[in-house]
Amino acid sequence: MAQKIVVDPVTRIEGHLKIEVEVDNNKVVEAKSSGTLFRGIELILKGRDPRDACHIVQRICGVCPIAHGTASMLCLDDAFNVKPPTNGRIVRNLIQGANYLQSHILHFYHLAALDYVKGPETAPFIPRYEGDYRLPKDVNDKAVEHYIQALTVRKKAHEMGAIFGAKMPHVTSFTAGGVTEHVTPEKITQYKNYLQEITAFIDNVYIPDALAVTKAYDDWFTIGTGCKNMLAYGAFKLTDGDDPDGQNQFFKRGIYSKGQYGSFDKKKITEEVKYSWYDDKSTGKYPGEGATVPNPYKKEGYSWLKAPRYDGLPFEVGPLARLWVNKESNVLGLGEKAFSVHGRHFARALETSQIAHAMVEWLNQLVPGQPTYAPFDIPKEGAGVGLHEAPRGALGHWIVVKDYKIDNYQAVVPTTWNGGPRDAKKQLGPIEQALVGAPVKDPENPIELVRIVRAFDPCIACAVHVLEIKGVAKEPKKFII
Ligand code: NFE
Ligand code: MG
Repeated sequence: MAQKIVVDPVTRIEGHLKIEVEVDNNKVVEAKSSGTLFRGIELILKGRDPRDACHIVQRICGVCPIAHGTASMLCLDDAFNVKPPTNGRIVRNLIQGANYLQSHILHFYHLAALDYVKGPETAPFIPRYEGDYRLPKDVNDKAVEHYIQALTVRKKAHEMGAIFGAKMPHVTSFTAGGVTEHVTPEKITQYKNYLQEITAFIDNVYIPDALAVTKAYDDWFTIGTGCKNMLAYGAFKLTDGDDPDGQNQFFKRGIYSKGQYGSFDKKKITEEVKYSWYDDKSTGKYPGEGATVPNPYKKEGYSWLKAPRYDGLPFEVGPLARLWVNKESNVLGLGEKAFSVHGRHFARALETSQIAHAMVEWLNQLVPGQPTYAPFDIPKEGAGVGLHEAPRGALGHWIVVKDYKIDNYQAVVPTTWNGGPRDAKKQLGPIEQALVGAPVKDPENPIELVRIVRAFDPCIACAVHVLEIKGVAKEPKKFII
């Protein structure tokens, strides 16, 4: 008989996620991914000065505020019809780059590694699920040392970002039309020094550790396959001016679906809410025309996440999707094995190094003393879209301006794509699909479930946590690390 396992909350992720599965004969046969945190920030934005959007949205999250700020700036650039000068474009890339390095190192060492590395019998290494920890002792001991070292590296990545962001993690230099922080030779040198040190850690510590883990646990290249549909909006603009197809970016825009690469059309993005705690009237809409109308009493609802779809299908987003869409996963020699728990870890590690090396080139393109932002007027009426890549994947912001105020603001975030629930056609979200079919050797220690979920690096970001007894899980809680 099938046995139900509820992991609530899944810890060592960002935000509040519940995973509920049914296991039959040590195999997951049914899976539900449920975001138990309500993100009300879209509603907070209504009626405000549009210029404030790129600052307010950074409060969505403490891990990816730069991505929200950047998506919002792109959205405002579009609505105000303004283009940043070269320095502004590059400084935005450098602030976002610093956040990527910090975020990926955080994910590998402080969130995911403890699924594979056995630390000393003390916090933060216990409590933990028991399981098949199998790293050779010397590799394991080194990884524990690196866990501590990575804390300092992350601090330095924040300091590096603050050189142009003015502060981190929620920067104040963001504006429509560019950034307000000026470029000086001193700032470039300072940034370069930080970058050299962080890049050395990535290449000499993070990459070898990621390789050692994936080698020792190589069966995880076949577990957690997911939906195999990959979507990336692209990020890190390499040219000034218009780029409607998103091809002049370090990570290009594109999709891969049903085994084929395809071109991208933003109008094919919709958000479904059939199984989400939102009013059904807003279901299936393009986000530019979408709405966020909470309804915690909805009977079929099981998540605060909506279910984004592209052309009616669920899509995975994140480092693996970025590399796959940019046709780089085959370079790893993984082929189809890339669609796996370790394919995701591997892709994340690889792109961290790629970005760090590209950042030096961008830094060298800055011209001290040149402008960093362009002037703009707020239109009485207007609309804008900002398509970007947060560390965790495709991030879109949509704004509608009326009477110089924000009339509607919608954000569709990476974890909504990856961690969202079923849609009206009962198509499971990517994390749910990755869970179905997975082995669970010991239901008391379902380490396989959290390994799968954490490989996606989910974030059920910060907003009001609705503790409403009628709307949120009544199951007994099972606290785990
Ligand atoms: Ni709160 Fe985020 C990233 C965004 S994930 S961490 O990266 O956008 O949904
Ligand atoms: Mg939203």
